[in-house]
Amino acid sequence: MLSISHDGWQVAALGLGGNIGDPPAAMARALYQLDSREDCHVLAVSRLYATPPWGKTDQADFFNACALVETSLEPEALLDACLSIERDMKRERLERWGPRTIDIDVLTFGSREQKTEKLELPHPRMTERSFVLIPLADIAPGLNVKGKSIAAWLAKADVAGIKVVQDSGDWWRAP
Ligand code: PH2
Ligand code: MG
Ligand code: MG
Repeated sequence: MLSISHDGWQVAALGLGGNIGDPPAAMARALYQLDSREDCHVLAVSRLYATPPWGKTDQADFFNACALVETSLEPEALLDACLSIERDMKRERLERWGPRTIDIDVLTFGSREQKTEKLELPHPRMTERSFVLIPLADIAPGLNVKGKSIAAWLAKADVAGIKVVQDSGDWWRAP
């Protein structure tokens, strides 16, 4: 089972998104860069979705996906790895919830619960966001977050306007 950890390795769920430039290409590159590290293996990637903007609605639709990665890093170091990939892709943080070339969020890390200035786990808004729940349900429907499975959270979510763009989880792999 994907959720079993071994020798200090843990399974983390990541959320990827973007709505400027070529987000699917940026997300694919990000997954490759993570997978090429000794301390991170990409275990599973969801289908790719187009999603209406959440939070700040006067911006372009997003592409979103989720991934499960197995890692020997601590959560903060995994976040740093994700932020450094974002920086390499010249992401500019213009405004909260605003347009972005790529965003990589650490959603869960094993069953870790923490609330530090740097990183809150599980991600505090993941259970309200169908652009997270739908892709995550592709690869981890039984994952327990705040007492409920992803599938159970999704059953209560508003999924209007979300469309499958790539109907397989290998869209990120080179052809
Ligand atoms: N990310 C946000 C704010 N709003 N909306 C969608 N559909 N997808 C996102 O990834 C997204 C968002 C902040 O990270
Ligand atoms: Mg985000
Ligand atoms: Mg982020």
